[in-house]
Amino acid sequence: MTASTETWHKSACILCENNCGIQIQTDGRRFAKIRGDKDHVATAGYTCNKALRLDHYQNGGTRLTTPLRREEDDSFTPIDWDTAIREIAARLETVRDTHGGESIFFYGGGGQGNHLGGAYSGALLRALGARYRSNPLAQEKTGEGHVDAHLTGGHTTGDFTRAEVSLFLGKNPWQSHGVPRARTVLKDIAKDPARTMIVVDPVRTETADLADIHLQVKPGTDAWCLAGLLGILVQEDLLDHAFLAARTTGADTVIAQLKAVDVAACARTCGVDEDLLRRTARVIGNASSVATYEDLGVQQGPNSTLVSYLNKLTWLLTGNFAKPGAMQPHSWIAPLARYSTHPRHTPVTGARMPGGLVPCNVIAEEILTDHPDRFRAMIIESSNPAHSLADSAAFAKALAALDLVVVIDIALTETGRQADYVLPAASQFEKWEATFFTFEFPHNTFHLRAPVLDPLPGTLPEPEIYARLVRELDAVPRSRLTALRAAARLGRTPYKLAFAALAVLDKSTLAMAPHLLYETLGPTLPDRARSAAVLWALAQRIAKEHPAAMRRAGHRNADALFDAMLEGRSGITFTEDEYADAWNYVPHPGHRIPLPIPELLGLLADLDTTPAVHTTEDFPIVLAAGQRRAFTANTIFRDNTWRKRDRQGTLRVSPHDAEQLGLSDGAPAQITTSRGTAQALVEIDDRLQPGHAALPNGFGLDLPTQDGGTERTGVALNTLTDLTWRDPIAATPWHKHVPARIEPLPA
Ligand SMILES: Nc1nc2c(c(=O)[nH]1)N[C@H]1C(S)=C(S)[C@@H](COP(=O)(O)OP(=O)(O)OC[C@H]3O[C@@H](n4cnc5c(=O)[nH]c(N)nc54)[C@H](O)[C@@H]3O)O[C@H]1N2
Ligand SMILES: Nc1nc2c(c(=O)[nH]1)N[C@H]1C(S)=C(S)[C@@H](COP(=O)(O)OP(=O)(O)OC[C@H]3O[C@@H](n4cnc5c(=O)[nH]c(N)nc54)[C@H](O)[C@@H]3O)O[C@H]1N2
Ligand code: SF4
Ligand SMILES: [Mo]
Repeated sequence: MTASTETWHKSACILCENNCGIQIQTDGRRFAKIRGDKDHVATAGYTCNKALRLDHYQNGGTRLTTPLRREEDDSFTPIDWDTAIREIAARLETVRDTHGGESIFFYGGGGQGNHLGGAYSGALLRALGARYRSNPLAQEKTGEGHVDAHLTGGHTTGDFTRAEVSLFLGKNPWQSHGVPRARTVLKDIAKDPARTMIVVDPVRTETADLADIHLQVKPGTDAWCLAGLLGILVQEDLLDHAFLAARTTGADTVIAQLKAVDVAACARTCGVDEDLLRRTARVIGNASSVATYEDLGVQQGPNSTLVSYLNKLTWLLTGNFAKPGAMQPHSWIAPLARYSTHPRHTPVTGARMPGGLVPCNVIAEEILTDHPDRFRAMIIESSNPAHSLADSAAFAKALAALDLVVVIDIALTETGRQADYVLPAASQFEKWEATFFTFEFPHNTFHLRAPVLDPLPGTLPEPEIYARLVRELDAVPRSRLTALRAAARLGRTPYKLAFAALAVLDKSTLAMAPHLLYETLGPTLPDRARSAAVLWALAQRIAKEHPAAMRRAGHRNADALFDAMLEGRSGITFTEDEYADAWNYVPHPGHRIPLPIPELLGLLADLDTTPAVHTTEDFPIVLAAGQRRAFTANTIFRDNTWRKRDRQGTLRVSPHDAEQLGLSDGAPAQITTSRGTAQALVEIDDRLQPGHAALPNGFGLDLPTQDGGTERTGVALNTLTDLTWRDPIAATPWHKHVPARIEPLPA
């Protein structure tokens, strides 16, 4: 064994939002061994099966090592970085000068493991006058964020380590995590007779196997299931009246409407036995603490924003906010999106933009039009929308209609292949990285990761790519940079004063702050941690907004916090709140939670006449297009061999449907939807109910073959999905509810 293989490098897994702390032993550029990091501040050594396969991310697949430019004949030419930056900046300027900066649209800015680069993208957009952006949140979480803005005023998470009752709604944490150390936490709940786990899922998932109560709803009927539960809570008076009186406003309006809910009818519509629904409501109403987690099963299905509202009413009407084991607000290193009760609208279709994000399902419509305000150029970073947005054919057409598409990725992806320029990024283990998935309360944690390897030759970290573009655009007067550099040499305090003075002098300072920090503070940071410069400003904000919580977490001031971030290889606690502090996060008058959201109460009132079934004679099956499984991880691995099982990505169908449709286990089947057809191998799975089928997410990538072509394994789900299947409020897609026809194919 060589010396290098004996060193364990601390880092984190980049495959889901939990970012478990890991340690990596390298052998040259390979990851020889990976294990959990016991010192990690949030995950304490825990990992799931997938982290151990991360060498397939770092070294598998198709890393890019040079910028590429598309030529007239659609081929790509490798070009050097200076040429790429010069040409891209010039073409962005042309788009701006011809159609206005607002026609330049940014998508992405980070995935499951990398948000540091995206933190610098704002300065580039500011330099261009761009105003519109989006990312995958706008195809899952924006409906929930919209509801949060009205109610608690911000994001909440459940305390599943302590909750007496844990409710998972369209969420399968055994496979998808989301709850830190999920499998340990789920097993602890299952073992403890004093605690109850409730799962609402049409599928008997691995999580449902551990649950005390499984409400096996018919797909897409959660709104009725929750309306029924709320109806029972109100009608059997299982509410926390003291909490409602002291902490909320408008409870009477909500209660009056829920009094009228026809519980028996709701139970029938969602296919859950009324007695079981009543027992469940009593368990929730009588518990000392309840925590809930809603995810894609409801957020990517019919009535999703309404369901988010009903979910939140369930724990609010029972007083489950701001106490141990319940729902909590939390601090942020940087908020993932800023929600307001009155979101902006998109320029062409006028769609609402919760969180300031263009809904993914309207992007193609914002481009494929002759409207003068249509988007003309797109910058895409750390995302593969040609594969992950609904209706890939429509998105491809939209990309082709743009004047300029720039993709920043580590690999040549389905999206990159349709770009005018592709810029190769250093991998997440080759640069300083972090995520802003900081969702915990009362101890909230953050992990800045140091590079494990040098960047692959030819690649650059995103902050450097954005800085080069801003420099080329000549967007910042040199005198500013000179002044700040001089201050940085004198120390952090003079630097802070200089920065503040500049901000008073020139309002654009704050908008360009990430770039200014990268250029002036960045070079002074130890271990070439230049990309961490933006964290200095974020630390200042924490110190201003959460001074007591920051000091309780052991940081004397903003600079001490910043130094702790730079030094804490296993992550740090950055705020330590007290339960009473939770109310300070509620931004409404008197820190009270206003319960009625008139628009959503309207949708609730309309449920009687809202269709609960979306299948037709032609498309009689509900296809869940995107099930998380043991060997799926979005499209982060571009190398099918990372999977130990399920390498084809089977189509799971119920025994009943298999029999009816003449499908046999392991045999091929054809799937047809309103948008396309695909083929997959059948897996008969008694976890599914009749009429429901599931395909895994993350398959169907076009991976290179030895002979220079490409090969696709498994179904590219979004060849099957339709842009019009979307929520009326947040326009989030119905990926989990795709009406489909399934037919056997000759083996
Ligand atoms: N292994 C693995 N883990 C991942 C990922 C991955 O690719 N692979 N991706 C990560 C990402 S980006 C995300 S957003 C999360 C998503 O995590 P989850 O939301 O947990 O993942 P899904 O499997 O898409 O959907 C959850 C459940 O919704 C159920 N469901 C389907 N239709 C309905 C319905 O009508 N009602 C209800 N109540 N439930 C329904 C499905 O049966 C499924 O069990 O996972 C993260 N973790
Ligand atoms: N039908 C259907 N569609 C879905 C879903 C579904 O369940 N069904 N799930 C949806 C959900 S919840 C999500 S979150 C999205 C996810 O879909 P995407 O936003 O497309 O995200 P990923 O598949 O994670 O792709 C991440 C990209 O980042 C690249 N990458 C990795 N590391 C780096 C890096 O350091 N720098 C740069 N620049 N690039 C890097 C990878 O090569 C990859 O191309 O898919 C959505 N689409
Ligand atoms: S739960 Fe698994 S996939 Fe998610 S970060 Fe941890 S090891 Fe990675
Ligand atoms: Mo996601």
